[in-house]
Amino acid sequence: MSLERGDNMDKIYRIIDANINRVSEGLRVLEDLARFYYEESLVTEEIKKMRHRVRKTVSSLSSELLGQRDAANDLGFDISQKNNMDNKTNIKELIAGNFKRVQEGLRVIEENLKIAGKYEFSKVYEMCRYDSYTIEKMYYAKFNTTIKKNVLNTDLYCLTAEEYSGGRNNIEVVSEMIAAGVEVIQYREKDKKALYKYEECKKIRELTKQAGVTFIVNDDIDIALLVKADGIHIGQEDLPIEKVRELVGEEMIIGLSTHSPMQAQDAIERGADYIGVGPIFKTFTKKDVCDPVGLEYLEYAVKSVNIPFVAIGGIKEHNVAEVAKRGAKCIAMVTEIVGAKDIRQKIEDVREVIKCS
Ligand code: TZP
Ligand code: MG
Repeated sequence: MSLERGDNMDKIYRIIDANINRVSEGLRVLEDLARFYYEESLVTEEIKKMRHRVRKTVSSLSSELLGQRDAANDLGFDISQKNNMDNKTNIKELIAGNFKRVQEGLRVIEENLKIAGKYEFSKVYEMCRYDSYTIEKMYYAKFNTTIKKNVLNTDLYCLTAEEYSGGRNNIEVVSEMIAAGVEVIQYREKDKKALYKYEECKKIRELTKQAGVTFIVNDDIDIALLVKADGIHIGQEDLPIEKVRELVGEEMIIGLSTHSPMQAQDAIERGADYIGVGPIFKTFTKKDVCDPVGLEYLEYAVKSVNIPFVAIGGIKEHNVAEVAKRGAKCIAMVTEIVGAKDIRQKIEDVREVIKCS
């Protein structure tokens, strides 16, 4: 240990002690999310091991560390009480915030242990910090697959179509959908110029983000990326799904429209996160649409498609029961919803039918 005049070892121990607590607490938050929320044993175990290592490494210094603890006079407490910088609104923020807390805390411990003449200990915390980067990656991979697996865990999937929206613009319509509790919304506008689509998607992204609604953009990969949509939806004649994946990365959801069992299997093999199954009935909403595939393909999907899928095409309040009864869990409607006089009421009614089917 080489203290300079004026260096105060007690204060250094106080910093180390505070950061051991900070790191352990951050790890505990992450461990419990992995354990109870994601039920992911490998990640839980790795985090638990690290949490123990963080405490045990300096157990021989416990009296020095505890001796310097003075939480009642910690300036940080007042500062934290007075602002809401540490507020979180969703699980992703909670995870990101706690990994930052852990990594920053580990670095503080590492540096201060050097000053305290505990170089060997300092190296352990450096190793922990590197391990935490790896665990963070594992965590996000798990987080991402869970999101994707659950993307269509909802009864109703709504899409925009301004030309059928009875004079209302897409923002008004989407606001109604959100107010009614819809959990997945796709922006689909075939004839608008890119600039207008981009502006609308930017606004819809804001609204959906605030409400925790999944937002998917049809066709336009560039717009989906620019507004940070949750997903992109493509068709059979759009760019190959592998190439779309290259552009959008692993995190973004890719949905693919399919019209036959062969296309469904192909989509699964090639990495689609979900598929559209349809058109179930005749529809006039989609211009270049193929003939209805009927309920037969839906039945196939219910039995044999092992990724999320959504039934779509010509589905209305009067025939939705038939679709739900065949086993479709998630059902998409365009004109039935956007064209309704009272969108909220329509959504409520349709959901009631699905629920009772
Ligand atoms: N994909 C298959 S059918 C369809 C899409 C986008 C349009 C469905 O519209 P609607 O008004 O629900 O029949
Ligand atoms: Mg397309």
